[in-house]
Amino acid sequence: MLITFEGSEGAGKSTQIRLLADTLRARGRTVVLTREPGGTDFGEEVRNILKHAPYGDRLTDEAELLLFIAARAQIVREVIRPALKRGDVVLCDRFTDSTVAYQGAGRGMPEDFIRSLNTFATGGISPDRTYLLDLPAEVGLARARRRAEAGAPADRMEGMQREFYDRVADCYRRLAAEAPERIRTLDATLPPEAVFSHIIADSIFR
Ligand code: T5A
Repeated sequence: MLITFEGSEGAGKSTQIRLLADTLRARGRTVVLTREPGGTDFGEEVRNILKHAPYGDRLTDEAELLLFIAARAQIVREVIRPALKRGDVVLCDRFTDSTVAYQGAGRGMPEDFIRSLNTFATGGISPDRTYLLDLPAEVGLARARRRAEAGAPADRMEGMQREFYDRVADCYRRLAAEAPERIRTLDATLPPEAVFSHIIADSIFR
């Protein structure tokens, strides 16, 4: 089972993934916890370039898109596909929908082309379930800001205008409306335990 978590900055994906991994492990399931971009040695280097490279302000939208896709091609073959073959549960912090939302709606790159690249990178693997943690952009950005004030390094992907994050959030809502059987939308303004109670009540965990 491949389960992905999506949403804007600071929506609480990592928090929910940790809660779900702990609960499934306590039930005896083998859980692989991973993230995009990242999850492999190559992917983590790509992540660092995308978020923290000193030349990040010169990175073109096209190069950025292809870096996300390259990291995905690697994690699918090195981590996700082998884990699914073993019968493990894979929890992935962001996946293909992020590219449609951020590079498609956010950067304005053609969605059909991004979907083709996603299919190429994943080899056709798609999530069995996706939780969309839905949050007004300003709430997520305020959470991210608090983290920066607490000393987290500057993040190129968190430096966009507010309209960018509004387009991302709107795109996620549209994707959820288009694929209601896969994508479950959760109110991420609720406390973490309340959000998690909706996830764990999902019939796929019975
Ligand atoms: N990206 C990624 C693309 O543009 N295209 C792509 O194809 C892909 C794969 C990744 C960046 O890359 C972009 C999107 C991103 O900009 P990242 O660091 O992984 O960078 O960014 P995020 O995924 O946004 O990770 P964050 O850590 O910012 O957010 P999370 O994981 O959603 O949130 P979390 O759990 O770390 O929580 C953030 C803060 O909020 C608190 C937590 O304690 C924490 O302080 N919190 C809550 N507070 C109140 N109520 C709740 N329910 C809370 N849940 C958590």
